[in-house]
Amino acid sequence: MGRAPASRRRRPVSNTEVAHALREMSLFLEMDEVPFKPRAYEKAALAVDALERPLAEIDAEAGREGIERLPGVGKRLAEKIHELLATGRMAALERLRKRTPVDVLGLTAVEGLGPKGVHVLYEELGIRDVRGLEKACREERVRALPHFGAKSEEKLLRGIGLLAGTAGRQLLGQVLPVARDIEARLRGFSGVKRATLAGSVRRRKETIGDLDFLVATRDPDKVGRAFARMSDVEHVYGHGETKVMVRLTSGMDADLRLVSEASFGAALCYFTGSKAHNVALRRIAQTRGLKLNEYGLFRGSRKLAGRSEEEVYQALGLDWIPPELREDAGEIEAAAKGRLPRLIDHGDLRGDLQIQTDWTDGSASIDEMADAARKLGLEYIAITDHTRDLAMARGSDEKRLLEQAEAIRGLNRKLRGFRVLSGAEVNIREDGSLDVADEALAQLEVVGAAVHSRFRQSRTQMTRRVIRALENPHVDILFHPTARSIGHREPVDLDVDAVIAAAVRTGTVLEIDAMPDRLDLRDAYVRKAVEAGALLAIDSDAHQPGHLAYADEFGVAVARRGWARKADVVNALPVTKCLARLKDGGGGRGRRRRRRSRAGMRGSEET
Ligand code: DGT
Ligand code: CA
Ligand code: CA
Ligand code: ZN
Repeated sequence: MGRAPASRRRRPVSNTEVAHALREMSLFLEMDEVPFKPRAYEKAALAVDALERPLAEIDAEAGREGIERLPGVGKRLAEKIHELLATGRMAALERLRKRTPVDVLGLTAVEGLGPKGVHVLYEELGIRDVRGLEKACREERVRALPHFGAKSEEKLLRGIGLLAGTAGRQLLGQVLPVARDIEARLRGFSGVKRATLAGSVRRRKETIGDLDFLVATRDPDKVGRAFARMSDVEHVYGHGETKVMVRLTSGMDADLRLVSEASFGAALCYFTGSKAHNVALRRIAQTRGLKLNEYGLFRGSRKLAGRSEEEVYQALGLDWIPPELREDAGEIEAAAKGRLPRLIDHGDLRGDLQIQTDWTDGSASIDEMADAARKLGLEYIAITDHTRDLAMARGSDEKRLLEQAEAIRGLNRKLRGFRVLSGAEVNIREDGSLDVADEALAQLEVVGAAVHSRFRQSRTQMTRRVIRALENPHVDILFHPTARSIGHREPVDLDVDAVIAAAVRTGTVLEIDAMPDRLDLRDAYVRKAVEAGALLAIDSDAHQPGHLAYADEFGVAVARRGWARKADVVNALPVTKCLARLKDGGGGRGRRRRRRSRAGMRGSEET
């Protein structure tokens, strides 16, 4: 924030960038089997890595001679480094990149792949980057090459898998703030008419491979240069007339596309994807004798649409489709029939039903959380601290839970226009029983139940365990139903369809936990739950005030990706109605079944 002016100045080349350039040189030279030189570049890269002072400073102070004093850096190399520091480019490297346009650093980071292998893969199969390599391995095209076999495909895929776990995709929650910041800066660049996020971030996928930005401008050259010079750009992979590809200091890659205003809508549609959605759109265009690409929708050479997305969809006979739905999962058929759901929207939530405080492992008091929630525009929150079995989180026993409920009643007497609900996040034990007695649960307003231990039970056991908890009439919500932690813990092995059916039968609410590494239920399961007529809650699972915004930011995004409407979400209701729905009977106590017409959604499922 507020960094825009700095981003327009040319930023000094960092030591990391110099080291990367030297390594890249070394790899390209090794690829060409040049003797000795690769080792010299590699050594120089190590020397640069070890430096504490910025090279740019040394260069400004003592020029080439200063650089030459570094261990292992001779005259020729000092020249090259100086050139990079002074101009932001290294001509020799650019020549090599041009001749073999591959991501040699990325590819050689894959276990078991060296520069010579990279060269063969490029020459024979046109593979330029890790994604291309993965695809070729999966399509079994690599095994036909000399010195590669079925075994090496397997090994490379394993190597790529390891990479993906660390340097690969990042959580939407980490990426979105960075992406929004860059989007805002792009809008401030001179010559920019429109600028927006595209790709998987715009679709709000739970993890992001790289960032995509789109700009409408009449001066792509100038805007592209300004983008490449932003302070958080670490490396420029390529800079063409309509496209700039960079790596950010956060480790994420970003692509910028530059188009005219007349093509902005078509380009936005194209670069938002998903690829599958694009392919399906193009097929529709073809059946109408039209051609769709990133420049517009054409009949012959006549352009029918392109300025806005709405115009493009309309010309194809479709309603505009929210980006979160663009996965070719029935949205196009629904749009053709005018039956897209009206999705829940940001700003629709009125309460938050899972919040931890300093009574257990949260960092703020009940008052502080209530205050922060009210500032976000919420009308109520439930305090759901952990219970007994979670010793690490100092889980409450019955006595403490009731003490806390009493404190909450006291607080509510002071609050105007805001309500704090008493509650708990109880543990579902191995056998499906709970770690808090029913008599205590009966006195709480919101009871969430969750699996926090014994994650590796068999599917049969786990499913039975969870369903038994849902059948407890005091349990209102199943918190983070599959207990996954993206990148850390696999979801538990659960028959989610059976759990959804049990939730509908018992009138238990299913949660979308909005913590960026949980997002649980995930999008595909949300869709199943909605189709089955289950009711959802979208909660932050906040452990501090700063987490409260996650519910609206990421939880609502997941709900939208799961085709959920406002009516499917219990905490989009005002507090009294929300409570009435939560306590609407209980398992076996004649709870009214929710049966709503789903004609629109069923229609979309036919194909
Ligand atoms: P990511 O980056 O892996 O999280 O996912 P996306 O969807 O952002 O994918 P990305 O960055 O490769 O491409 C951005 C969009 O550009 C993608 O959603 C659709 C479009 N696109 C890219 N390559 C192709 C292509 O070869 N064919 C088609 N039809 N569309 C493409
Ligand atoms: Ca992307
Ligand atoms: Ca991209
Ligand atoms: Zn939990």
